[in-house]
Amino acid sequence: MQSPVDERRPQSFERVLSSMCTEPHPAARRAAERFLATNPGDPATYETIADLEREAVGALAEITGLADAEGAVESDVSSHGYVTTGGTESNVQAVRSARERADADDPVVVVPESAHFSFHKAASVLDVRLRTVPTDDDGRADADAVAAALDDDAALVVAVAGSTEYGRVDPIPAMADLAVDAGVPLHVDAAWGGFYLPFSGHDWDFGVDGVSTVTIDPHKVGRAAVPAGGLLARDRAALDALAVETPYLETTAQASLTGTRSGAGVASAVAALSALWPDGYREEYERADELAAWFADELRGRVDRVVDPELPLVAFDLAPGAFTALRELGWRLSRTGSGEARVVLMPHVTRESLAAFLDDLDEIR
Ligand code: 0PR
Repeated sequence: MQSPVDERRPQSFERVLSSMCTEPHPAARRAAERFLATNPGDPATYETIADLEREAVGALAEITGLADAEGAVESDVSSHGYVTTGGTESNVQAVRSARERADADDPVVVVPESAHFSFHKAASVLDVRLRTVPTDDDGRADADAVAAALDDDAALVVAVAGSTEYGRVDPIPAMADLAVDAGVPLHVDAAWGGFYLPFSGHDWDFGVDGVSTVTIDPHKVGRAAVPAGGLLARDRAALDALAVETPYLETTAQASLTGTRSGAGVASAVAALSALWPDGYREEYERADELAAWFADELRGRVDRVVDPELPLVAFDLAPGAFTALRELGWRLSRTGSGEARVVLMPHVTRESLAAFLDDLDEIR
């Protein structure tokens, strides 16, 4: 009997404008299929995928500046992280590691209001308190507010490098200085921005003293298959703090939050990273950056307000009626918490698709 799934097709990416998922690189797709039935959670049984995971972490360490960062242990950076299921797991684990290593009885995590909702999940499952600090008028964490929020209970400061709603990058060097002075680790959430930032001129990575952990997701701009996230730690001890003993496995400890996990994500991350780092990602950044500037300009003649893009993400005012009409025409569009429409310039978003979107916008206005 033919399964009903055989008849079904996934959506096309042609009108998907607000998602952070994208078409995987062809090599990533092939690798995902080949390693579908492997489990990096059991490295002594699935040795090839375990080797590939070390390669993935080694490549992510290069992208995030860990490979040549001061203070990174000279030894093997490929053991300073692992391939998670995505930004949520990475952020939850960064909070968990900080909680395990903090002295505070009532640990507090200082997060800008622009932080992704995964930190609320982290707070809920880990029983830590979030202390939310405001952003400035342009959507970046306010360093003075961070300074004021740091007290003896602070266990972690979070900075966002490419915010979900506006693509903003927090003042990471200033936040790192504050964190170092307070003796608190700084976690940088570059889940989405991490594959653009090496080319954008921002200071965001382990090259900044005081950055302790970084989230960077191959399954977003990195063009790996879902699920492939990344968590990296400057100090191996931050990762060791996550490890539990594994009495039934041939290896002794496991740091990941999930047990069995997808070898498809890991293998596809290695395939995408080896195909695209650095030149392919640089070209993609330049293309998306230019496209964002062009799209923002085109919108300026059509809508009341466009938020100047920093990384390739454009938020703009759109009347609720227009928003609904565009959704009805098949555009997959979502809104910020304040109601602006947001277009994320992912690799599948082209000038042609945006021109068609603008035509539709003109029609319904
Ligand atoms: N950190 C940041 C800065 C993010 O933008 C996201 C996801 C995460 C962490 C969490 O990552 P995972 O979703 O991999 O756990 N931001 C998008 C969002 O929540 C994710 C997304 C992806 C949404 C695809 C829609 C979609 O179709 O808005």
